[in-house]
Amino acid sequence: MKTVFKRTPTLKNCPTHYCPGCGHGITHRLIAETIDELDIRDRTIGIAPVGCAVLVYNYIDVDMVEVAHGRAPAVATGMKRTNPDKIIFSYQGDGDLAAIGTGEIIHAAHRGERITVIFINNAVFGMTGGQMAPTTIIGQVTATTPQGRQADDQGYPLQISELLAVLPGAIYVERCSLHNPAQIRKTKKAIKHAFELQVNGAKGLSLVEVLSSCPTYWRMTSVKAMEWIEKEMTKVFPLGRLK
Ligand SMILES: Cc1ncc(C[n+]2csc(CCOP(=O)(O)OP(=O)(O)O)c2C)c(N)n1
Ligand code: SF4
Ligand SMILES: [Mg+2]
Repeated sequence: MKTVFKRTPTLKNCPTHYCPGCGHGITHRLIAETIDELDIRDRTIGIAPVGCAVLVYNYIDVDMVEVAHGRAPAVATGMKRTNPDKIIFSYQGDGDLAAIGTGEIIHAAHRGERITVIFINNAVFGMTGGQMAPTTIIGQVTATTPQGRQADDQGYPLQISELLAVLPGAIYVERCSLHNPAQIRKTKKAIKHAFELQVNGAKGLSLVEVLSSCPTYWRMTSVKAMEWIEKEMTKVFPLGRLK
């Protein structure tokens, strides 16, 4: 029998703690594959978020540090500046990066820090129970917007990638999605490109936003969650390379 697919070595062989249909696990695999394909496992250091992916270091077999909610770009800055030969990436949710950590990501990008950021946008605060995030779309029901988000009361969804793309220090910004196999392949390509830029010494920050399902707090089946990303989320967060 011919093996056509196997676990990439940097992805640890362990049971998942994620809910069925969650996008975090897929993204972990894409990052692990990238690290193996670029042969950078021994010099990559990751930064884990506070959020459902707080345990990302249980899955990706490289050195990782855990930092306070939202502070990853600031910590990554210090790590990269003191260890320029290392490949530094942060892994951050939308609560982490687009709420409490908005200042950190904007200034890290503005300073042109030579780091790679993987930004998981699932339109909610997953870990804490599905509250509204800055990325929650208009009309979306969450634990804190039981009538659906209303612009009059809760403001508009924050398109953080568009904000970052105008900064000269952000050299690569792309928004991808995990809602079908073709999109997952595009996400892999984008993640690999973002890491490659850093490996090649490119002068600036690279960020890949990933539209990712949270069936648990969207209160949908996994299949419906994929459809919801495609039909609703991509209207607010259009896919493609912003820079
Ligand atoms: C300084 C601080 N403020 C608030 C919290 C509570 N908290 C933990 S996870 C989280 C939000 C997680 O949402 P997100 O970053 O979108 O990750 P997800 O779970 O959706 O992947 C919050 C507010 C915290 N741990 N630390
Ligand atoms: S709550 Fe949402 S983001 Fe968290 S593990 Fe479950 S599906 Fe994933
Ligand atoms: Mg989230």
